[in-house]
Amino acid sequence: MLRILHTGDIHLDSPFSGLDPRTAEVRRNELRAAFTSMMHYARMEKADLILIAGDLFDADFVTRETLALIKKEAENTPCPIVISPGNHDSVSESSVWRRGVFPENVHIFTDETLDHFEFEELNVRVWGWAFTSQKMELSPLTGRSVREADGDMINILCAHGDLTSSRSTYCPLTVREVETFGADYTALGHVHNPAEYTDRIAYCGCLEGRSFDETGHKGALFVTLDGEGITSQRVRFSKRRYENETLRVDGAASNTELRSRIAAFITEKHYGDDTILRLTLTGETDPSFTLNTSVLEADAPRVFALKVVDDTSPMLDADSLRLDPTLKGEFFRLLEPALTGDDPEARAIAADALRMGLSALAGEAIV
Ligand SMILES: [Mn+2]
Repeated sequence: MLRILHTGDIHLDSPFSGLDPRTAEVRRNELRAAFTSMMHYARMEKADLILIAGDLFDADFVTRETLALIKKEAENTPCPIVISPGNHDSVSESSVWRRGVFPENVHIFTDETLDHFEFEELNVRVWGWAFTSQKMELSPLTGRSVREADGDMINILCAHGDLTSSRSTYCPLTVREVETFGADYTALGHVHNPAEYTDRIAYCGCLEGRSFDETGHKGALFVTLDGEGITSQRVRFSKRRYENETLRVDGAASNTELRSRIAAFITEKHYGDDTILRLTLTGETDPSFTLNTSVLEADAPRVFALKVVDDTSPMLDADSLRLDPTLKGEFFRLLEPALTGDDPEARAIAADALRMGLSALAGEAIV
């Protein structure tokens, strides 16, 4: 029986640029903590092999703190750790992979061509390659097979590559060529939302989501291979999750009112401190007030962080404005295509312009 922890796309030292600087720093620490939890889990579950299928680091530059953490975790782990560098942490002369800083149980692919490491004590051969720049146009798997190698070993492929498009510049792969290659298990990295292509070909997904395109909790795969077949289990290690929601706020007349509507929504949906929520507000609001997203985002109730997207429009009597023969009607008719167009940004600008214009024409102060 062979027990494998399959991880990748960890992106340590990621800037988390979508968050404010203080929260981003918290997230960088949480990402390191998720990595530590995962390594602890691998030891507790007595993994025979740890596979890191690329993008362990977010960029060439790795902080001293992160490097020390990786070294410590690897030293404390009795099993081999195989790393296939990806497009974010590709191998170059100056990269961390060339510095000889990792303990002996860490095995790193350093070339764009197919290579392998053999672990006789496990009767396992791990195949893979490395990105040596941010792009890789050709698949190193083309025309290759595990049968090239002698011996009756378990064959594992661990690599960073893209099964989603044949025109990808991130090492395009096809399920057919992966199957033809013939590994007993293929541990892939690159696609951040976890995906199983077959029971023997899978993306582990990222360890922690880093954007609103990577929703839900994330983690790694724990795979067991034995004479009877293969079983895979997804294990959550993420501390936070990204989620997207839409809330209609028709008739809202103040930011205070909006705050309580948002709070009620978050409560109803049971979002808690593990959630980074992007909430898109829609509907028609009272034209007399200006929706202030930063006021709504500050000290958001219950959730870890809140991002508010304003997609509302002012509630207006469009029919009578459209027929209004005065300057007011003319102004409205000028803005109407943008107010009702497909571009949310243009709609928001037009809505602001209309609100300010109508206030000015009514002789009111513009706020
Ligand atoms: Mn990645």
